[in-house]
Amino acid sequence: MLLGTLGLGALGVIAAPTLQRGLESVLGDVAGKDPTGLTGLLPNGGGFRYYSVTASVPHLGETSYRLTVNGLVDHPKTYTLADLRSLPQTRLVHDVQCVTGWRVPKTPFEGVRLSALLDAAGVRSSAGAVRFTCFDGAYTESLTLDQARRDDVLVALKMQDKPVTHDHGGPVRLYVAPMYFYKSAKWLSGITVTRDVRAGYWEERGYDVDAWVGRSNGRDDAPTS
Ligand SMILES: Nc1nc2c(c(=O)[nH]1)N[C@H]1C(S)=C(S)[C@@H](COP(=O)(O)O)O[C@H]1N2
Ligand SMILES: [Mo]
Repeated sequence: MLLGTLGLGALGVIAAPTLQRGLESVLGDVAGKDPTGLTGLLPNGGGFRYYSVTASVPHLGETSYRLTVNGLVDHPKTYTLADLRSLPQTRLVHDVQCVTGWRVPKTPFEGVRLSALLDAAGVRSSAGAVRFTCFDGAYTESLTLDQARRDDVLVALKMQDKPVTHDHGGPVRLYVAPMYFYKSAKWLSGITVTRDVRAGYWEERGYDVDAWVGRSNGRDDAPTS
């Protein structure tokens, strides 16, 4: 395949982060923005890859960011960043695992439990799922209501103990600890309670909707690289 012929071995001698980023953007163009993570095969010392299925994403911050909770709920609500910060925060530390094989061990995420926002909204008995939309205007994700109510699913304001950066989906991203990282929608702007699960962006393109790490997407074991 094309990327293979570019020679990962040769790239291995180049370690400077800025050079790395340059290479990744070049490879991204070659691979059509590399949305699933072919550039994730590049060496980068175990860090994160930047993924976006869109070419650009607006920057939203302190005054412009909003998160809407609506759908099959009794009390639809729109949160500002300050609103979200004023709610109880939960910090979790787990390995981040992308389905393409890269992993970042023991990464702290912190934010509001999704279950708390759902409880505040008053989920109706007809509901069975939650759909997530993003202010990149393209990415979507979903969880069953049971999955969404797990203790290890956050609306994250912090990643690695710092506010979530724009590249990582800031100011607010979803964090679904037990699932492959594609479930953790970046640039989260909408939480809609629905009756049924609807496949998200990558799931319409072949990934499993139930994305448990090590138990989905054709894997029997958690990947080791
Ligand atoms: N809005 C949005 N969220 C997204 C994606 C994306 O392209 N757009 N990519 C997903 C995938 S495949 C991964 S591995 C992670 C990457 O997060 P990172 O860019 O912070 O490393 O975000 C997930 N959430
Ligand atoms: Mo991914």
